Amino acid sequence: MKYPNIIMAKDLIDLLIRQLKKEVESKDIYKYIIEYQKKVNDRFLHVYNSLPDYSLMPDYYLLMSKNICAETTMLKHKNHYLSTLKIINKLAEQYKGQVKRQKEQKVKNQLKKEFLGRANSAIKKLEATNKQLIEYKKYFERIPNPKDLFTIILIGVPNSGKTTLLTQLTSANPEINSYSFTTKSLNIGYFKIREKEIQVVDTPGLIHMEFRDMNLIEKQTVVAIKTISDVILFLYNQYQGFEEQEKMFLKIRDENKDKKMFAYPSFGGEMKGYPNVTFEQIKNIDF
Ligand SMILES: Nc1nc2c(ncn2[C@@H]2O[C@H](COP(=O)(O)OP(=O)(O)O)[C@@H](O)[C@H]2O)c(=O)[nH]1
Ligand SMILES: [Mg+2]
Repeated sequence: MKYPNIIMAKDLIDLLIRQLKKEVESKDIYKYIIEYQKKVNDRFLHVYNSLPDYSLMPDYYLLMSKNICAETTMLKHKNHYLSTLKIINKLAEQYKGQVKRQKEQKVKNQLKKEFLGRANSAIKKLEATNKQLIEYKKYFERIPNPKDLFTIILIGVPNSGKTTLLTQLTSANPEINSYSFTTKSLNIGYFKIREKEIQVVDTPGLIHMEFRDMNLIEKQTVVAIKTISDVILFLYNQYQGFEEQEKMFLKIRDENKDKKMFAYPSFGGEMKGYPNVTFEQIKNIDF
């Protein structure tokens, strides 16, 4: 997802001062304040407009975003930018007026100093907000971008063969290992059947039953199941506990009654009592 670069207050102030030094004649205090104001407006409005807008998102991105940062928290951060901008604009108007009425260069220089002191101190108050916003950035940027296609989602406990199946079905080339939790994010691959493109989403193993106990990636899995999947494939490993896998199967089926859900016994055998599918059926979308 798009997300702006957040610059820490001290770096932003340094940058502004360096640029203005180059661009504005040092005696022209009026112009200096105008340019300072302009740069801060450009910068802050860019940040404000590029931060996630929860009111405009499709469900998938909305739920993914909410897992990273509550909507009210994001609004609070965005409004902090706006209110700081208001303060700076008010100061700029005030000091521009004073500078205009002033003839003495010495007094003008003094006014510039005063303006910078007050405006920069307003910028510095954004520091806590900036820290938070920088922290979120990597998570927002890592939200996978699925296409709007018929989608099969692969779920199951760790080491049930999900990632292996993704590579058998599609040209995706993710890491596979026998240790649990090799898959750290959603992997997406594609294959074609009868001219139709099919999307396959491989997920990290689910371990927690309750949403509130889940880590971010498990939550992403639950969101992807709910919002983009058409078919849920539960990969069953007959060498792991049946009961634990059945419990997970039933929980996901209960939470997604509107979706088709099948077991795929990737290590052979069959998940007894539930509809099983074969590799050929999956490959042919024959559900
Ligand atoms: N015998 C056997 N091993 C498999 C099969 N599918 C995957 N594996 C192995 O099981 C381990 C975990 O597979 P992986 O696809 O990473 O499972 P995931 O954690 O569910 O994604 C790897 O060592 C795979 O080589 C299978 O159908 N049969
Ligand atoms: Mg995996």
